[in-house]
Amino acid sequence: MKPKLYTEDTIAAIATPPGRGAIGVIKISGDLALSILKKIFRPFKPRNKFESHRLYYGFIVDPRDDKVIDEVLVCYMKKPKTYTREDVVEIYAHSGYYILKKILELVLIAGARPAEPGEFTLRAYLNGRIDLSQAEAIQELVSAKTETALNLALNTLLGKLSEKVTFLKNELMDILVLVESAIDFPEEDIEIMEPEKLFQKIKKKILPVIDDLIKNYEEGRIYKEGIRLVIAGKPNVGKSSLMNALLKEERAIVTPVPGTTRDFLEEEATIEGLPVKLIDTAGLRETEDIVEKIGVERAKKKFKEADLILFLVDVSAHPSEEDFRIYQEVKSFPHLVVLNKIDIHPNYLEEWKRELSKWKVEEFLEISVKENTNLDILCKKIFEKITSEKGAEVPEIVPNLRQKIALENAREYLLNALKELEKPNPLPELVAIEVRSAISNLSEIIGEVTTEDLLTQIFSTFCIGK
Ligand SMILES: Nc1nc2c(ncn2[C@@H]2O[C@H](COP(=O)(O)OP(=O)(O)OP(=O)(O)O)[C@@H](O)[C@H]2O)c(=O)[nH]1
Ligand SMILES: [Mg+2]
Repeated sequence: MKPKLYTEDTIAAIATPPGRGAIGVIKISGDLALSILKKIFRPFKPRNKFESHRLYYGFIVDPRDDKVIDEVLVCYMKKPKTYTREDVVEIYAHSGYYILKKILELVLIAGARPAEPGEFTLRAYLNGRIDLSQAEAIQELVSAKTETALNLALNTLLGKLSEKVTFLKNELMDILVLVESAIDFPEEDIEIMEPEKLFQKIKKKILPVIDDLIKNYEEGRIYKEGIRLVIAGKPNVGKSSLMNALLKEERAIVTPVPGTTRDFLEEEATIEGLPVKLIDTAGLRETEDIVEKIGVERAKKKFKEADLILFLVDVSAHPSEEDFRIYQEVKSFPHLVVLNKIDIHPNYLEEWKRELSKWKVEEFLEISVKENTNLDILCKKIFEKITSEKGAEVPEIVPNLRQKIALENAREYLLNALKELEKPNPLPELVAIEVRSAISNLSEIIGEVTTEDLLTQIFSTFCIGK
């Protein structure tokens, strides 16, 4: 039974990003794909038959006035060996906003309707070519910003998460069969269920796999979603300079005037293979300037959302009350103390070290953004700090948040089942309810059990044409 989201009509979309490019691709999927192609494509060598999975050279022609629109290659792919498992046609045109729009218009007039975001992938899922976790992996693959994120997405796309989940589900199905036979034949000895055996199987064989996957989420999340790194400190210590250095571009305005950055700035970067959202903040100080004041408040808010705060001080100046006050704001969050401007002479490095020991700061790093001193060590330290809390090994299979929640739910139900099985006379009915609920949560991960809302939520994050 296909859900309501599945319709039999033929869909079409521009599959390449907007703007000018070498080629632009239009995708059509559904029963009408080939007949639409025949209406608007004039092959270079006249023909009426198109073989599957072959490229043909020719022209897109407006059937209303026979006017040639573009010179193209087209490919007809007969189901089921296609992305959607439906008949698919792809048109490789010259890429320009107007050309592609025009061709799509002809395709729509010829009988297709515009695809919704993610609808091609939705069909691949509804037609059973991929499961839901694999569909989500396609989105993760497209948005991967680092090699690790890419590999993680590929592992899921290739079915490694699905394999684990299917294993768990099958094991639980076996258990359910036993438990249900105990319900169906109550006159037989309760031993038919062998509670002790089931208890051990859930505890030793099933729960550890679930626990591992949940742990992998915690450890691997940073490689997929990235971390938030906030640069904090009083005005003029070099926060924006450091931001630019880590970004390797002149993004933030840098001047010798304290109070240059008046609001926070966010940019994406990669540090030691980790996707990082870098956040440069307004230097914290008491100020009467209303714009800067709001900036300072916003900076403080950013501290709470940070995975790590770089607390920056300027060693070309004496430690000040202001530095100390900001440190008080920062110290309850994960942070790293960074001493900047060690290139300036004379500097107050020794005085700073004494001061920091008074603040009970044990770990700090001396850098010069200007001379690029120790910035490589800083990057390594950032990586270590983040991964020491989450584990440095990249797990092979990292579920996403939705999948992790389903795993946690499954685990809850199995713990309930264990509690029942431990009793002197466990009730098979109760064990069955818990095991069934666990199975249903696992099925949600691969999308055997879903709701329309969930599917809409997942696929609406895809782009049109995917
Ligand atoms: N000598 C030296 N100067 C630096 C270094 N880092 C930054 N500066 C200079 O310090 C001044 C302030 O730098 P910014 O990056 O604007 O400092 P900020 O912390 O962003 O300042 P606000 O935005 O005002 O809070 C600029 O003139 C930078 O060129 C460094 O390592 N050595
Ligand atoms: Mg600044």
